[in-house]
Amino acid sequence: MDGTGLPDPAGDEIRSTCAYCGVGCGVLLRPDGTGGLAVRGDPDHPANFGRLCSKGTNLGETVDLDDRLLHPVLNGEQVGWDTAMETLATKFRDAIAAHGPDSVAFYVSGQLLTEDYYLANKLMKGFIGSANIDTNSRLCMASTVAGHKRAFGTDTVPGTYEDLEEADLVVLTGSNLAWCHPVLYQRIAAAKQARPKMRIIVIDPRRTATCDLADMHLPLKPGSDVALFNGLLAAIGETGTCDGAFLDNVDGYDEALAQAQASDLGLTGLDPALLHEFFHAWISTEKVVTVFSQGVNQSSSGSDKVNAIINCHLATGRIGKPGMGPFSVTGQPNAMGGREVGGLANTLACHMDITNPDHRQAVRQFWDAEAMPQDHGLKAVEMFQAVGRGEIKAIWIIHTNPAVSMPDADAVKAALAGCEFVAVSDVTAQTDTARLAHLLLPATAWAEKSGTVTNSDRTISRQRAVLPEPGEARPDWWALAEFGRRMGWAQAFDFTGPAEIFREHAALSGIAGGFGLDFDISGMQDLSDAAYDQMTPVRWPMTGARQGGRFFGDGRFFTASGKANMLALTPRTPVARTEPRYPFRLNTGRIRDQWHTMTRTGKSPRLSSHLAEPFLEIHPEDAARLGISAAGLVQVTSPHGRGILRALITDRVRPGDIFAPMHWTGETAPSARIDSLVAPVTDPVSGQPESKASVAAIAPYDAAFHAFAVAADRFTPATEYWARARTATGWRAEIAGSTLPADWTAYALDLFQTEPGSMQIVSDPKRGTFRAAFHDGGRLTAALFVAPTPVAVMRDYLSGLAGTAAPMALAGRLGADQPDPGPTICSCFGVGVNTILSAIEAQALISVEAIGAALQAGTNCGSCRPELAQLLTRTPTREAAE
Ligand SMILES: Nc1nc2c(c(=O)[nH]1)N[C@H]1C(S)=C(S)[C@@H](COP(=O)(O)OP(=O)(O)OC[C@H]3O[C@@H](n4cnc5c(=O)[nH]c(N)nc54)[C@H](O)[C@@H]3O)O[C@H]1N2
Ligand SMILES: Nc1nc2c(c(=O)[nH]1)N[C@H]1C(S)=C(S)[C@@H](COP(=O)(O)OP(=O)(O)OC[C@H]3O[C@@H](n4cnc5c(=O)[nH]c(N)nc54)[C@H](O)[C@@H]3O)O[C@H]1N2
Ligand code: SF4
Ligand SMILES: [Mo]
Repeated sequence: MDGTGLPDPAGDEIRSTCAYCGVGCGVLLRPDGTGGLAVRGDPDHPANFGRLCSKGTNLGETVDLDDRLLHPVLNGEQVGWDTAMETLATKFRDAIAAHGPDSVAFYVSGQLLTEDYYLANKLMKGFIGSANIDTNSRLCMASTVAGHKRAFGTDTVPGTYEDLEEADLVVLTGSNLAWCHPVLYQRIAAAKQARPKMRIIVIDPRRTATCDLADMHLPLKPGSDVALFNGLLAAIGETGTCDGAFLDNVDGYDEALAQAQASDLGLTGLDPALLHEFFHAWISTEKVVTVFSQGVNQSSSGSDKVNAIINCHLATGRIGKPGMGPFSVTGQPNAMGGREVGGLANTLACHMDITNPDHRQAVRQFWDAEAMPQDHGLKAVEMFQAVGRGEIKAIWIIHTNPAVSMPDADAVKAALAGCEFVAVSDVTAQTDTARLAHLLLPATAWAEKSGTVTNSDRTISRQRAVLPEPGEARPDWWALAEFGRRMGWAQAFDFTGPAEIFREHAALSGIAGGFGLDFDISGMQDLSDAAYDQMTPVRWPMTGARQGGRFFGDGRFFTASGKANMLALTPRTPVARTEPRYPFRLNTGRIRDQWHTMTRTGKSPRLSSHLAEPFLEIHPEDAARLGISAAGLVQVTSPHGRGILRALITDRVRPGDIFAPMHWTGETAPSARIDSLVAPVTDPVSGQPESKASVAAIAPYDAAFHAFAVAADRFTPATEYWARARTATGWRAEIAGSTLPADWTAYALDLFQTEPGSMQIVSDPKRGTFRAAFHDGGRLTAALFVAPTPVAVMRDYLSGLAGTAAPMALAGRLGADQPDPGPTICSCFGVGVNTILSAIEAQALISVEAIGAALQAGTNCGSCRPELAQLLTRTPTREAAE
């Protein structure tokens, strides 16, 4: 430290935790003193032991101050924090005075630090006196929380990451682990390599990158997991392989089994022989872990899916023992911490229950709370519907982008646009949600703020500030505490730093422990500031008597009876029914190198080069039948909205299913904001939206022209279709429209907001092609390539030219002797698909290791190894450059 409170660039690396997923990898950070940051995996962190995926590796490319929100903004005008906070408090106070506490709401995020999250919950549930605080975890973990509580009495993840390595069978259902939890995937891959008898089974309607590791893939019908796991339970019953002794600790076995036997396996659409093989593998392997994620949770039967999985583990007693158990992997870096602090509208702090009078009374006393709600608040979908009806007069949205990520996103946008007062805390004003705010509060970002996060296996780790707070940005905990003070609760929110908040939370967890609950970290309630500074990763529970470990192996659960519950479950199909108007099932999810609404990963040229454009996966038979051609554009319609995306024709999806990524937004590709098509249908138990099973129709999009553009400065097309991405030297965009501009030169000048100056043009009106390049002092500032069909140019080559001296850009391609590397596969070393395919062919490479030795690809973070493996199975054909 050098007196600024920040690390000295020449000093030791600072330990912190990755900003992204729930694996919770430890990182070592070294700021360069000029705003830059070197990042590497922390070899001592128990989540990753030094490994990082492509997103973690490239964190350094996301910390610059471009597009950062650096001052509070009120109605479009920069204001000071004093005005901002006074306005926020006044708006909330006025609404509460006129309409009661339920007329205000907080909508927060599983990416908040535990300390921020704890304060938001304390404010709403203890002082405003409403439970109208919900979080994007409703879209993410709510079904798991509900399933855990029904089965175990608490929201407990029984196992640990080591179980994934110690298992003899890992079943991954509704989880694309290779792309979404890449370091866990790598840990499993390494374990399998060391112990080849270990087996992996993937259950997913799509053949994902995760299937690369799988011994078996079950492409089930979307939404049919309950039928599948009921079938497994029936098979367990039939083979007499349940664990009689363990079942003494379980209620509901007979009813669950009877219902399972009555359920129809045909709903899965799977081949009986494959089903038999799966059941046999599961039943005959003692050490089995069933990992699940959003293919399970984001469903109108999500909670039942979770319980159907848990049923099988309870019946066989395979839970809480090394290498065994149901395992929910959490998505966001602090999804788990949010559940601990009671961030959901139907939970109370420290896994206590808002509807339990004893719990409520204990929390009220501990907080010295003014008013506590007796019942659940509005869950996310209900909350935004209430905003739309004008019932919520003031809402504060912190660290999430609901105008993009909520189902029926156009309705959410309209609701916010019509709301009396919307405050948004974010690190940038360039989001679809921030654009709808009356008040913008600038938050410090990852690497500028301090606190704790809890990962998927209950390990609490520190995030640490290593970069200065830019402009007037302040940590979220500070804004929340300041709001509390201005609302008149000075003493309850008199916090001076995260360590103090952490101690209070830990002390409150001791009360939960006193009620016999699982979440008890009271062993850390007296942590000094210095000890908090130095804190190393620790797995909860953490009491004087108990530290870490697994739950439930001893057969003791947190229900009133002490026994676990098996549930009798009836499979339900997705709520939206396909019909002649909407014959396709629309599935949505993630890609390897983007994080959610891209506000951070979208800043990284490397991460943006993997998949630079939104796409729709369509089965070849469907594409052929509807006349949709490879790389053409598709129009997608649903009862809720309309979109245009690039066709990706592949048999990875089942006929009748289509899949689109969730990442693109009004900022990056407005017609691909996929949640505008997703129905606001929810699970009746958890309130979690069915984000993976809407219905839709598809048709070729009839474009009058297609274009590809690169420029050194950011540009925003004004056409029906566009998708923009960062490049190493500027920006690139795909463009299309249904009407031809009157004059292409005028169009180009307008698009790039430039002067004719030094402009080169090649135009062939007969063929409908047009090319323009703009130079400034020999440096290419922008180029546009137009054609009547999808433009054939070397995109990755051109993307590197903007901003450089590139006299020959108009050719759109390299000379015949210079091969086009093609889209990037390895984002660490920038190795393109064509380079890899050529090397496979020319050097007869037969393994991922051999590709690594020849090209370095896949030898750093390893995130691309599943794709490299897929390339090895492909006949070498170049990605078409023309
Ligand atoms: N690269 C990247 N990683 C991330 C994130 C990111 O944005 N980008 N986000 C993080 C977050 S918050 C989360 S929640 C996790 C999500 O991690 P995952 O849940 O692994 O990711 P998804 O792609 O949303 O969905 C997983 C799979 O569910 C499948 N699926 C759809 N319907 C069904 C069904 O009915 N049954 C079954 N069995 N499968 C189905 C989909 O085809 C998809 O492949 O990822 C985290 N990690
Ligand atoms: N169709 C479909 N929709 C989905 C999903 C799906 O699979 N399919 N998945 C759902 C799931 S699982 C999730 S988790 C959600 C995620 O959806 P969101 O939470 O809406 O997505 P993010 O892009 O992570 O939004 C985080 C916001 O916080 C801002 N931010 C970054 N750092 C900070 C900070 O330190 N402080 C503050 N105050 N703000 C910050 C970012 O700029 C960004 O605007 O999407 C859900 N929506
Ligand atoms: S797996 Fe990747 S994104 Fe997730 S925490 Fe680790 S480095 Fe970060
Ligand atoms: Mo999530």
